Parts: sequence; C-alpha cells; structure tokens
Amino acid sequence: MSANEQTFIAVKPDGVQRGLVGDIISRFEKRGYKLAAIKLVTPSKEHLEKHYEDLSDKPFFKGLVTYMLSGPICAMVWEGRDACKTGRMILGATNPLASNPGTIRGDYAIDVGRNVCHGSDGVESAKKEIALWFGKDEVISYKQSQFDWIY
Ligand code: RTP
Repeated sequence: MSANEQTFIAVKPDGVQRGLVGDIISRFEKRGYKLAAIKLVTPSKEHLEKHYEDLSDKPFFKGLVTYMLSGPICAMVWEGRDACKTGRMILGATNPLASNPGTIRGDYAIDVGRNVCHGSDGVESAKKEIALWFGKDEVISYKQSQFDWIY
C-alpha cells in the first residue's frame, strides 16, 4: 500500500445515463481520495474487448461489451491509500444483490449486467487499465494540501 496508489474507476453507461456521475465522484472525494484524471469517452468495441480480455471466454462477454458500448462512460483515476481495495469497497460487490447498502451498487443497482460502475481489482490491473484508458499527460500529479492529514 502506498499513499499515492492509483485505481481506475469508470461510471458505466447506465450510471452516466441515470445521472449518477456526481454522486460517485462525491463518494470518492468525501472518503479522502484525490482525482487524478477524468474524461467522458465512447470507446471502441476493440478497446472494450481489450479492457475485459480476461472475461473473453465467459458466456456474458458479448452482452457485457454491447452494454459498455451503449453510451458514454466516465473514466477516472483516483489516488490515495489503498485506492484499489477501498475503491472496490466503495463500489460494492459485482452482483448488486450481494452489495451492502451504503455502497454504490448496494444503493443503486439490482442487476449484475447493469451494475453502474467499474473499479480495478488490484494494483497491477489498475496500472494496465490506466495505461489503456488514459495517455500519460492526462493523469495529473498535484499536491492538494500542505497538511498531510487533509487528503
Ligand atoms: P468490473 O470489472 O466491471 O468492476 O466488475 P468486477 O470486477 O466486479 O466483476 P468481473 O467479474 O470482472 O465482471 C465484469 C463485469 O461483467 C458483468 N458481469 N455480468 N453473470 C453475469 O451476467 C455477469 N457477471 C459479470 C458485470 O457488469 C461486471 O461488472
């Protein structure tokens, strides 16, 4: 764990269309994470197949890619202590029915195929995903406060 660990978080098309971007940003900000990159994107089918390449043999893969192509995605990089693990806790379990209330999916979703958001499952996948979704000059490094107890 490092103080400047980064994770890739995306608001999926259903989250963007339902107007949940602000709420999701707010949850990461309030928890103490620092926004390092953000953009609204409509990635290609090839890009999304690459992003989900580990799931290419799953029966839901084709439907997953079609869903991800259904509208703009808000792609972000969040930075701070244990960002990958805590980011996944903020999102909730993959299946919203198993997500606790208070998590994004536990508050806003009931369908695993429309689960609002994505978060890297570890530091290595975060590095790969950030490199896939963002150019180096799009991820900004900055100091938010002179006090190390204000994140
Ligand atoms: P994500 O990558 O989107 O954050 O999701 P995850 O790690 O929590 O879950 P993963 O197993 O990587 O699955 C990726 C996405 O595929 C969709 N999914 N559909 N049974 C199904 O129909 C099914 N299972 C997974 C979800 O959108 C999941 O987030």
